Amino acid sequence: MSRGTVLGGTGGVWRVLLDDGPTVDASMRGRLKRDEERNTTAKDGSKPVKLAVGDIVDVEITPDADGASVHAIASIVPRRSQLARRAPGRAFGERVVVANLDQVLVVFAAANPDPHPRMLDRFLVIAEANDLAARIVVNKCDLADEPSARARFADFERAGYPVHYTSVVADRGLEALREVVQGKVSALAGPSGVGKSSLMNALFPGLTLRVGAISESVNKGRHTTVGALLHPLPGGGFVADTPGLREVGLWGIDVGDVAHCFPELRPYLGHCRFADCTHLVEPGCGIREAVDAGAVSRGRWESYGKLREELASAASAGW
Ligand SMILES: Nc1nc2c(ncn2[C@@H]2O[C@H](COP(=O)(O)OP(=O)(O)OP(=O)(O)O)[C@@H](O)[C@H]2O)c(=O)[nH]1
Ligand SMILES: [Mg+2]
Ligand SMILES: [Zn+2]
Repeated sequence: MSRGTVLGGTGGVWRVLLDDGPTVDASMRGRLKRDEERNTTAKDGSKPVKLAVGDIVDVEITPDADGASVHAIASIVPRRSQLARRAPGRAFGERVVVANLDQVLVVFAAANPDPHPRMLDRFLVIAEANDLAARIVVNKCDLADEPSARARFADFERAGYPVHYTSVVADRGLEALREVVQGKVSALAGPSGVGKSSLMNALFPGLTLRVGAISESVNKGRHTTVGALLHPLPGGGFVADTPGLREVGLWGIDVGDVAHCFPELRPYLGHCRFADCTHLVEPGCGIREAVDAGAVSRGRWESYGKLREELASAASAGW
């Protein structure tokens, strides 16, 4: 039995990097597969776990009739974290994008494409809703002057997020970013064309992620789902560079939890006049007072309102 990390694949065959050796193709052992397909809670209360990229698994190695090695995934080690898209109303409607993540790196460009702070808010809310640490990377700093780039991301620094200013072209901020990802499991999120793949290639010359093209999807043809791919980093750690993360929807977050996904709002929660305050229009609202006093960014509060409305209308539409 060997322990390993699932790098890619969905459904049938999975790529597993074994701790003590090579990357192998492995399928799920029969019983585990039946558990996965079981759509109910077991007698012992356990839920079926669907294997995901980033899962740590025990792999059984047996020879086949011709003496070649056959690899079967025998068990999944309990996860310490996960990035999931959750479907409300269905107990098992959750789909795990990456398991055992340490952090999400949300990458935007200082210019080309121009950054949209309100889109950045969405990525951060997704990370917060999954209880994952988030960092912001502002790449292509060679294309913008520094004071204006810093001004655009000041609200996020004030909210407590670490912000890295980088340029692949001008070799800026790369060493500090390498230290942040080395030895950890990180997911890259952010719009297309901001330089996510370029950054990883620059940090780790051994990596050869495709740049400037639409990122590869794991499942061409038979499956339509686009899965994540985990890249092992030279010197330890993994990075998931996936087009799928862009589309991780906000659905499934409870409307009442949205404010908690904005770290700078948390100190003001619980002090409003009404216990069920939406923090949008009510009198005696601690959050609105903080916004009016300039203690909390108005743009971030407006984002909170939009995301809250979006989730509320999704919930009332029944999905
Ligand atoms: N000027 C400048 N261009 C950069 C920088 N980093 C990347 N680029 C360019 O930006 C383009 C997009 O880079 P990618 O690394 O493919 O972007 P991505 O975020 O991985 O895009 P997707 O895979 O589509 O999500 C390429 O033409 C890169 O050469 C940078 O720091 N400065
Ligand atoms: Mg890419
Ligand atoms: Zn309020």
